Amino acid sequence: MIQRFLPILALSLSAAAADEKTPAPAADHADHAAGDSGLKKELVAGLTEKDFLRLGDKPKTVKLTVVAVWTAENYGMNFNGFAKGTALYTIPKGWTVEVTYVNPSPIPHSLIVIEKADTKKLQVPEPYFKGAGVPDHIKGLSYGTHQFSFTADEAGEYALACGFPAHALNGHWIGLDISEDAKEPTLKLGEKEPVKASPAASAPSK
Ligand SMILES: [Cu+2]
Repeated sequence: MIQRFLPILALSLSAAAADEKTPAPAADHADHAAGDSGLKKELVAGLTEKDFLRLGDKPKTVKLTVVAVWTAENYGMNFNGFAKGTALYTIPKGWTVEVTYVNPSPIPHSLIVIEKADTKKLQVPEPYFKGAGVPDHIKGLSYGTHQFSFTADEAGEYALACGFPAHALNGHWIGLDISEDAKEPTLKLGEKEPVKASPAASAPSK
């Protein structure tokens, strides 16, 4: 992917160099960046609250879509519009959790699962569960999407937190409870009642 991208980048850089004296291409770029906040809206096009929590294709599998900068809440340091643990996923212990992380903004953010208590640390630790985070979570990712999955094999209070230095400390995290008692996954957004997972987004039947 990166190798395929590099020639294009090199090409556009040389094009930019050639156009150095003409301001027009810069205006063009601004249009592509979409909107005053610089969000790439196409990365979240079609996503709704129902996508935040869906049943997976296999039994005891659940799909989470967790979007950084979903709203302007907490200066953009939110996931799905919530910060400081005000949204809460509850997942039954033993389920497989497939996470799609999306960041439509130019500001780097990341997503990892950590113990809830660790959201108070300046620099968050490594993911608590094996595979439970994006790569380079300290550096963060801007303008992009990344998928990871893990097995929720230990009950407890966790957080889906941004690993970029000081972000979790400033509220860039939401709650993740892994529960012995829960029979099915739920998501509570703010003061709303917890909702059950939406059905799997089904492919059109053949
Ligand atoms: Cu962040």
